[in-house]
Amino acid sequence: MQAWGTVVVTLAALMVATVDAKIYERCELATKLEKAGLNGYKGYSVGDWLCMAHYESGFDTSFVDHNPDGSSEYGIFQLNSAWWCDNGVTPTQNLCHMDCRDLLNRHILDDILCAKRVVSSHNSMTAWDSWSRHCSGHDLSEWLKGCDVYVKTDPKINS
Ligand SMILES: [Ca+2]
Repeated sequence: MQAWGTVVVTLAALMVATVDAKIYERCELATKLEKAGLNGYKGYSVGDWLCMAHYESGFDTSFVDHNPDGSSEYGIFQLNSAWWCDNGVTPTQNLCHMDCRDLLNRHILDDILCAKRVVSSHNSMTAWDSWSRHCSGHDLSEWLKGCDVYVKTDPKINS
């Protein structure tokens, strides 16, 4: 009986630790990004964000990557623990004033606000290597295909 109790408690703990993460579906993420005001923010489209997030995390909010310099990157936008958040390990500027763990859950509004800071401080999306490599200068309309997202650059909208 006690062993069974331990199993139940362990399972419950595992669920609490994992249940809050999410792998976003492309169009669902597109809608969230648009609602958070990223379409056109600093001149970038939702397509830029989808492309970047795909190559950074595969839309998986629980994704963590570790860098050779000892810092780590968190969440759907892979924000770095030396600059943007505090993971309790890396010496950090913590410019977004947040715990890195908050970048791993399904609630991405705080992630988006932090990502806006990243873009503002660099005045571009070049902070993300994968954006420079895979997205910059590419036709990104494919990323929004089939999604119900208003595309600002579509000339038909104003005609
Ligand atoms: Ca979050």
